[in-house]
Amino acid sequence: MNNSKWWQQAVIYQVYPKSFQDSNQDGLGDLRGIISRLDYIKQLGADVIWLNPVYKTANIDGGYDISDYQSINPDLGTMSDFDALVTEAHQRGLKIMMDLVVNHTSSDHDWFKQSRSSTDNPYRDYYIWRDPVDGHEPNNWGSFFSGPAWTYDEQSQQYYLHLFAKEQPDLNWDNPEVRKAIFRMMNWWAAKGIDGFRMDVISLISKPNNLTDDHAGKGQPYEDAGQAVANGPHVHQYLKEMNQEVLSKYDWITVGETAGVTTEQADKYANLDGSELNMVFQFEHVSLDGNVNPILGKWSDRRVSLVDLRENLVKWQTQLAGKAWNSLYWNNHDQPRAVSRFGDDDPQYRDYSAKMLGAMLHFMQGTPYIYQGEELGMTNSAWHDLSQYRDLESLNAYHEFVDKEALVSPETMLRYLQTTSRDNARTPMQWDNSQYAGFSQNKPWLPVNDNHTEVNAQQQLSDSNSVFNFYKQLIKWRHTLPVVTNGTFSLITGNEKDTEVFAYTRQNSDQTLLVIANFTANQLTRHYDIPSDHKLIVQNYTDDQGSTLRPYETKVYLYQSTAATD
Ligand code: ISL
Repeated sequence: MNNSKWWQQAVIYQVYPKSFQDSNQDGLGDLRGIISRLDYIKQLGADVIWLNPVYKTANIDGGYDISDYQSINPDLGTMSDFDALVTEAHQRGLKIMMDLVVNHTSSDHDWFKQSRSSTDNPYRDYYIWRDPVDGHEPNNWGSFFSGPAWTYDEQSQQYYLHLFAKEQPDLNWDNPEVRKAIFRMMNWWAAKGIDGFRMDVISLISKPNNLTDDHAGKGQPYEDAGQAVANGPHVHQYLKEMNQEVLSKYDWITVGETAGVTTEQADKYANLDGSELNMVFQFEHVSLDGNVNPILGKWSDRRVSLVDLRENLVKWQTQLAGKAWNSLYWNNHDQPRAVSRFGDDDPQYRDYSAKMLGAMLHFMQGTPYIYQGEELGMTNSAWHDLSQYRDLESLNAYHEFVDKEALVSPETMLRYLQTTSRDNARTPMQWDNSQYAGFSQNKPWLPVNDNHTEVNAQQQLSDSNSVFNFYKQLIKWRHTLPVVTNGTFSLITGNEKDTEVFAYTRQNSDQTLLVIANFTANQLTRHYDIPSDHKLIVQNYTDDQGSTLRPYETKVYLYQSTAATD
C-alpha cells in the first residue's frame, strides 16, 4: 500500500524551451518542438514536465524577465501552441508545471512602465522605490548579477530595487494589490489546465522591514544581499495566502526555488500539512564547491569532497523526514552538468559515473528532477573563448572580476566559466550526431557541444546499456517500489567518513533497499551485510563482484525487511 501523494511518486523532467527542439529552423527551440518530443519524455517514463519560462519577455535573462504574464514569447510560439502542448501532454499522461517568476517583472512590463512614470501613479507602490541616501544608493546591497541592486530613475528621482539585473525590478509583495494581481494571474493559468508551478526565487519575495546596509562580509564593492533578503519577515504569511487563494483549489505540484533556505525553514515552506508548497529546491549541496573566495562567490573550479556532499545530503534526508518533503536534483538550467561536476566526464568514465549519480539520487527520499540531457550524460561545454558565452551572469562576472577589478586573470576566469557557467547547461539538446545535433537545421543560438557525435539520444535509445535506458529503469523502480517513496533513509554505519563510497539504505516494514555508489575512478573493496535472498535490481556493470567496487560502480540491492530490524 502506498498512501503517498501523486507528486511524491512522480519524476519531473525539466525542459529549457530555448534549447530543447527547434521546429521552425530559426536556431531557437520552441513549443512545437517540445510537442514533437513528448513521446521521448514519455518513453523515458517521467510524469511531469517543468517548463522554464515561456512568457513574453525582454530576453535579458533567459525569459526570467517577464513583460506580460498572460502572453507567450513569440520566439517560442503562440498561445494556441501552448494550449496544444498542454492537450498533447495530457493525452500522453504527462503533466505540465510552469515557471512562476513573481519576485520581479521585466522593466518592460506595463506595471513597471506605469510605476516609473510618476511618484503618484497608482502602480508606483507595485515596486520598491527609495530616496537616495547622501546622494547614493539607499543601501549597500549588490545584485546577484554584479553591480548595485539599485538603479536611479532620473525622472522620478528615486532608486528602485532589483536583486537581479536592472531590467528585473523587484515587486513589492507588501502591497496587497500586487498579491491579488499575482493570484488572479495564477488562477487564470489554472483555468488553462496546467498542473502546477515552480516558483522562482520565492524565498526572496518578502523584503526586510528596514532596507538597511548588509554586513554579510563580502565587502566591496557591494554586499551580497542574499542572506538579508532570504526568508523575509512575511514570506510564510504570503505563501499561506497564495495557498488559500490559489494552490488549495487544485491537485497541483508546487516547488519553491528557495535560495538561502535552511532545513528549519524548509519545514515551513514544504510542510506535509500542505499549508504552503509541496517542496523546495535547496541550494546547499550545489554551493559547497563555491565561495573559496567570498568576493568571487560561486566562481571557482573546486570540486566538492564526497564527505561534505554526503554530510549535506544526509542532513536534508534526515531532517525533513516525516515533516516536509525534499526535491532531489543534481543540476538544472543554472547549474553545471552533473556528470562534469560530481562524476567524471572523461569518455572512459562518463557513462558509468552518470549512471552512478542517477542511482544515488533517485533512491533517496523526495521527488527527483531530471534536467534535459542529464538522462544522456550530457557534459559541460568546455569552451575556451568568451565569445561563445551568452549568459548575462557569466558575462557580467567576467567583466567585473577581470576587466574592472583585475581580481583574476582572463585564463583563470575562463576556467571558472568552464566549470560553473550557466551556459554549460544551456547548450542545445543532443538528439543525434548531425551538424546541429538534430536540435535545428540552422545555427543554434548557443553552440552545440562537440561531443554530440558520441553523446546523443538516437544512439542511446537503441543501446540497452545506455544512460537513457538506465534512467528509464530508475524511474520504473520509483514507480513500482513504495519503499522508494516512503522508506526511512539511513546512512550505512561507518560510511560518514568514507572519502570514496556513499552507501545508504531505505527501509519500510516490507522491504529494504541498499544503495552503494563508488564516487571514484579507483577499484575499491567494501564489505556490506547483504542477506542471501537479495535481488540486485540496479547496476552499472554487467556482473556483481561482491565486495569489489569498480570505478564509479553503483549497485542497488532489494531484500525483505527482517523482523530483527523492527
Ligand atoms: O544562477 C545562480 C547561481 O549561478 C543563482 O544566483 C540564480 O540566479 C538563483 O538561483 C536564482 O535563479 C532563478 O532566478 C533568476 C534566474 O536568472 C535563474 O535562471 C532562475 O533559476 C532570476 O529570475
